[in-house]
Amino acid sequence: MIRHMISQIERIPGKVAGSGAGWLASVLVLLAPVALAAPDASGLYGQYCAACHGESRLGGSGPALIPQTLRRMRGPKVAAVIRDGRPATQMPGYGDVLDAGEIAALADYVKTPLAEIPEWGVDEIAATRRMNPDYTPIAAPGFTYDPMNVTLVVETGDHHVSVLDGDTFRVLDRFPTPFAVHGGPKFTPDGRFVFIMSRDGWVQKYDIWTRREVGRIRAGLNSRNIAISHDGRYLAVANYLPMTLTILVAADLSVVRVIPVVARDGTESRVSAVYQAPARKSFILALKDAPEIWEIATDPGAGPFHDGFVHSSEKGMKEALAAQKGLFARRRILIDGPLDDFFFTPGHRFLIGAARESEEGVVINLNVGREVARLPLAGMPHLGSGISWMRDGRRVMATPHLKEGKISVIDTTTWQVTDVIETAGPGFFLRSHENTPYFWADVFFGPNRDAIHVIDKQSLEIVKTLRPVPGATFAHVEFTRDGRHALTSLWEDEGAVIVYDAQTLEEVKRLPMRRPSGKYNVWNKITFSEGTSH
Ligand code: DHE
Repeated sequence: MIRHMISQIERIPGKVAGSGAGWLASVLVLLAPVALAAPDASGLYGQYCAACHGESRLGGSGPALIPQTLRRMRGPKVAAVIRDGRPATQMPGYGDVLDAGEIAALADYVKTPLAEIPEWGVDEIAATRRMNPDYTPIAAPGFTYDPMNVTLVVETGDHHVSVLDGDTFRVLDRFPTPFAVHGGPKFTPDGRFVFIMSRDGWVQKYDIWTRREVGRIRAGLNSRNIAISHDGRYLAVANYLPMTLTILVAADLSVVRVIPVVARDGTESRVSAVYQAPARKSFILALKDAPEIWEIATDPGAGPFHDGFVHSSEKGMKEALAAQKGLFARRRILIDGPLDDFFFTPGHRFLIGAARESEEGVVINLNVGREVARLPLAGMPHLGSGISWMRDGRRVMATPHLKEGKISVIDTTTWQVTDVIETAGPGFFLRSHENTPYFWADVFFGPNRDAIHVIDKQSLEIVKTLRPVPGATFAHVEFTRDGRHALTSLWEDEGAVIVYDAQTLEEVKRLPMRRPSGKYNVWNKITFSEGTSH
């Protein structure tokens, strides 16, 4: 800013630098109060940050900007992110707009504790619960479409979800969602109800059969994702703020309990993500600020401690047996470092995880509760988008990378990275289906973000690169129930869902949508189709 003022003064006619002591003195007088005045950090925050991170700094489409959520960004890292942006997120860099002093002031400002963080326990959450008075849980109407082939499209452009008939691609309904939906909606095992979560912690329940909202509740102030239990009875909401896991009853969205996320050494932690492990009858979550994985039983007689699980040592076994059995009983698995992103093999025996900044992935055997392998996975693997399939009689998994144009293919028997597929740029999402020989991989970042590669699951060759609208972001794929069609997102404000024939790879339909992001087919999700991530 001072640099800018000097250049303005230099342009004043008749004023030439070095034209005398009087001139210099008057410049110093002019500059002195400005140089001493600290930048107005709160004003800058309101101007540049509040739209995404919330006026109160408690998060919106972006995360909460308070010391609790910035804990792992020590030293000058926060200032660097404000200046350069954050790769693989929606955070742009402000280095061209703000000077170093302003950036430093903003960094200090967001690291300052809020005067008050609202209490967000059972009572506060329960008070936000709003059930739709117009909703009546009538029996299934006579369908004119296959309710198992319905696909939901999240339209982040105007915060809606479109409900598509997967056979005709007719829009059956379009309903408003809470602001900034993130992550995959979760379906009840019968495919009738779906739960949708927004970054600011709202969980919305929608009845797909009657096409009505059932209700909503704010389960967290800043949340990561949700998981539904194997029997469809409970929802787990992973929160950044407060540092808790909220458990809701899926039927009526009432709060069962709020579990504080505190590591064994007393460190409070955010939750990186939570997923259901149906074969284990449990939820599995990773702590973002502490080296622990938690497994939480979703069935009183099962979960971490039922007979099928073997512990690596007698001590481990005794500890497990001594732990309280029952619904929501918790097991801690201690690991070497916190995980940001993770994926499972089918059956949830192995967890493959990585930290954002790490060069390595780790493989944890969840049965024995310890690390069994390390994988070279530099370039920020996006394991949450991993998929797995059978290749040459062995199960492999693949993960895109958020910082490098490559996809790593891992043999899940030997735990070796067997192949690295070079792509046109870093990608976000992978998707396939058991009835197709291909998997589809987007290029989300860089000059080729308008491309999706179609890759042969056996040869690992790119068979075609689709680029329907040059320059427009093109990403995320979902299949119809039978795998015959692939739905892709033209991820723009005035975008579209483009439907391809999954065999000929020809476009068959284009449906206008407002910035469509993820798409979710009921059948593929409730059957854990081989080509989906979670
Ligand atoms: Fe996501 C899923 C984390 C940024 C769109 N993203 C997920 C999941 C996690 C995650 C843990 C799995 C949740 C689930 O389905 O239950 N996402 C993160 C991040 O840590 C990251 C990199 C930084 C952040 O801002 O949180 C991030 N994600 C983004 C985006 O910038 C995207 C592209 C746009 C947006 O809407 O925010 C984005 N994420 C998505 C989508 C899914 C998702 C569409 C669901 C994919 C699916 O097919 O299941």
